[in-house]
Amino acid sequence: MAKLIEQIHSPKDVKNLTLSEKKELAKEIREYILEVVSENGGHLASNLGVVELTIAIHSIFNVPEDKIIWDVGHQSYVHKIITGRRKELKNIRKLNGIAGFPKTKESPSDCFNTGHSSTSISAALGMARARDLAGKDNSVIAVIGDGALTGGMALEALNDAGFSQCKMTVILNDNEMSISPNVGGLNKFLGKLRTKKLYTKTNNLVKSRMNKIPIIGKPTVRAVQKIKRAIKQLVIQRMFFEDIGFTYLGPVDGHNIEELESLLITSKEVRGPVLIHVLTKKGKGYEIAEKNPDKFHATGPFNLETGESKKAKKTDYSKIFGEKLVKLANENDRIVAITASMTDGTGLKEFKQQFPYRFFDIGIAEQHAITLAAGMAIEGMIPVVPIYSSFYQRAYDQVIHDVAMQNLPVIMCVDRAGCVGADGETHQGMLDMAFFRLVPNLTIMAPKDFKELEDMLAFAVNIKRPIVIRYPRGGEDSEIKFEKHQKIELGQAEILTEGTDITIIAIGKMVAKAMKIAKILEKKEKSVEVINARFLKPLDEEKIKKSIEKTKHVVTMEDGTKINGLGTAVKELMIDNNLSGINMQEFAYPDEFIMHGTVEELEKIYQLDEAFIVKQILEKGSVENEDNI
Ligand SMILES: Cc1ncc(C[n+]2csc(CCOP(=O)(O)OP(=O)(O)O)c2C)c(N)n1
Repeated sequence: MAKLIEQIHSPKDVKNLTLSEKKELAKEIREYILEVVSENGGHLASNLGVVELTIAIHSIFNVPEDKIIWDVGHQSYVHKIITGRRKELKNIRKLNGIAGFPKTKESPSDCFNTGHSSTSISAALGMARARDLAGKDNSVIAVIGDGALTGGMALEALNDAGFSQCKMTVILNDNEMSISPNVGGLNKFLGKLRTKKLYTKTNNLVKSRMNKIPIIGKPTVRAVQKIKRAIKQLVIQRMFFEDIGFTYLGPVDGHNIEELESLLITSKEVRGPVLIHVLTKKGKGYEIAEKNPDKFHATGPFNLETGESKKAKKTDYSKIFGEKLVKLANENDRIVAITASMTDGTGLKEFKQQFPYRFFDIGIAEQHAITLAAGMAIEGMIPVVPIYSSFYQRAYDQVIHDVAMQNLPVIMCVDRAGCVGADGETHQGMLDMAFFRLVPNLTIMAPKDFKELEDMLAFAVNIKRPIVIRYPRGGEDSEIKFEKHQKIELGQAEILTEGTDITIIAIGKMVAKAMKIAKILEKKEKSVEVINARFLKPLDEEKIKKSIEKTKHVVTMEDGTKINGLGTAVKELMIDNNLSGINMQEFAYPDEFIMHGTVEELEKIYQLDEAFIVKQILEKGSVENEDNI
């Protein structure tokens, strides 16, 4: 018999199903997501948790007229399947395949791009206000997790939306988990609501809000009956959401399609903003993920039977960072660690276990993380704050205003810096060097390998000033083993090979690539000086200037945007020092948002692979070029 899922080409096909068919569809969707993600990797547990919820949403609302905004967007696989992208899901997160997050350019059903947490309520309120100004009457729905609700933006938006009395729906998908178990006072508050039974009494507040709505058109008798049934099930009490202006509906079992549909219908009839509290289980339907939802939040390819990873996990920079931090913290009890809901991802698991009182998981709140660190630093602690590069964007003002301006010794570790691969444009860590370089008082470093990360961390702990250390996703280069590691000294680069024809200045993971390129060039009779910049700021002007004056051919290599990074710093140095007649070549990512694909594929596309760079250097070195500086 043909599978139901194969007959779903648009939400209309879901609307036409009976309840038992929808239940069967939920089962098939789960099987399909498991098949795809176990093969490709991707976000698993969150998607398994929203299967019934997504079916119910598409049964009641009509995209693209109605707007559904998926917070973070990592849970949008079911939505993608229902909105005509079932086959494309096979290539999700792959080069030229569909993205792992909602994309407006991918489908009219994706009304807003997401990837970073806690944006959905603001975007939904914006759309609702625009709708009202345009005199339209479509629905706007934000679907947000209890983890994402801990982000400041979500709370700012709730504050505005509640007061505005603008008609919109917030669906709170509460699975008690962020990536790890959720934290904070709000989580505690939700915990109290979770245990409440649905009220059987009709709530007067909701009734009055509904009574005042002019009935547009003639709802069917069945719909009215459903609404009445739903009203009787509402839980309303004096509490946060109600007090700030939302009508609270729930809590409802997020795996019961019938109850979900009933509440969604009710929400359409309520005036003003509605919050529907939906209880789901992360990893639902796949026991291994239900038991380990954090491990299966995002996963590489794995064996479906056992849940074991198909590829052995190699040591990565996050792990090295975490291990070294534990060592340093054993020697210095002023070291504290702060994470914005990324304990495992940033390598802090061991630190948390060993130093529970010096470890702070503060929710998905990067801005708060940095100002909290500033507060601790001013009182004598040494806060270390690992955050992924793209999420540091959130905390930029806090870095400037609270840390750098007061010159406080906060160690800002920028994990997943540079190209991250399959997560795509929202997660690429391309901009951190550019935006941090602008900030006075910051010292910015990037290690060439694991050992240098350890040395930089030890250096940072002692230097008593704001420090940024950026390092990439994954491990060190397996083809290059650096034997020597000079002591880290402020603003000092490291000359790795001496040469007379070409100076290659690289930073971070690009140093290993520079060494490989130098080896190839040496075989072609070129004498190459490789400089490991180590510090983007302060730049080692003396060593760099001396080398450029000698070789008259300088090449820069960095894992980030070409705007305002290492290449820019070297160009500025040349202009400031009136160096002329120099061949200059910059290898960096272009000034655009970088798509998804593997790191290797993207490096090739953006001309950062060794073969291309060697070719370019040889071509430039062989002729007197017009664009010499
Ligand atoms: C600004 C920002 N910080 C961190 C992350 C990393 N991140 C992705 S999903 C997630 C947890 C989200 O939890 P929740 O909203 O409850 O959704 P669930 O996965 O539980 O369904 C985190 C921390 C992010 N996407 N954006």
